[in-house]
Amino acid sequence: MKFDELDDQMRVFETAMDYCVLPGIYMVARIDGRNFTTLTKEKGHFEAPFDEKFRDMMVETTKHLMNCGFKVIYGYTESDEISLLFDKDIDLFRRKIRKYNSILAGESSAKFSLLFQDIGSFDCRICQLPQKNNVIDYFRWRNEDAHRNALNAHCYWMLRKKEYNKKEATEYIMHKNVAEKNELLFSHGINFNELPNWQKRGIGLYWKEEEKYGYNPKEKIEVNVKRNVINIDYNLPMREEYSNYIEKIMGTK
Ligand SMILES: Nc1nc2c(ncn2[C@@H]2O[C@H](COP(=O)(O)OP(=O)(O)OP(=O)(O)O)[C@@H](O)[C@H]2O)c(=O)[nH]1
Ligand SMILES: [Mg+2]
Repeated sequence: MKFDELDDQMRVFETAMDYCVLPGIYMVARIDGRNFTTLTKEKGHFEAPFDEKFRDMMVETTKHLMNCGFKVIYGYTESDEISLLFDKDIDLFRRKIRKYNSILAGESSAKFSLLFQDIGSFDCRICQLPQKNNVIDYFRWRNEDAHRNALNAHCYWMLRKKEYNKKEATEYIMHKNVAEKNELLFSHGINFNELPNWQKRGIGLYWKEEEKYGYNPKEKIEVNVKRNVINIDYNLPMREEYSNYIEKIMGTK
């Protein structure tokens, strides 16, 4: 068989099940660290429940993903996960899901591993959201998830420091409601409301136009250059205010 014939024949097996996201549907990628419970415990010597070094590596990885050829309009990171909202009209790779999943998992694993100086790998999934409201709800969901995780994680590690073993600490938290968890922390000197917002709400990244003054040596004049830079927000709002925040970033799209 000639090569071209074989090529045509075999390509069918590779691409027949390729799925492309329909035009007009919003795409959000969620990238999540693989086995990071073990990685953060055994390799990085990170502080628990929150470590600024780890946070900074996640922020740098998010920045990298916003700069690696996909038109990302909002990036969000909490714990070991990153969410990316793409421009509604993105047409890269003809919206083939396998391309987004494999490239974004690869890029995030590569960048994180360089920063970490050891292997850290990520998976990726694409959420397909038909309406603007679904996108807003998606980010509200992750924002609430960050809040719940932060409360549980602070309670858990506070109990572990008080000689509870893993099982005892997990069971103790399981049977407490939000008010009781706040109370538990408060009675041990931690005011949950006063903890840094990045721990409770995650971190948002979006593009902002910046004006920079430079000097054009050829024409010997000062010039005003506009460029897009990534703005990092460590102080995200919550609930309705966060919905408005996302809506504003999405603009008229
Ligand atoms: N010490 C420490 N651990 C962190 C920090 N941020 C995230 N983690 C860890 O990252 C884990 C993320 O949770 P998951 O994604 O549910 O767990 P996982 O082990 O990565 O499991 P898979 O995602 O299913 O592979 C948490 O359990 C934490 O242990 C941090 O700032 N400090
Ligand atoms: Mg994970």
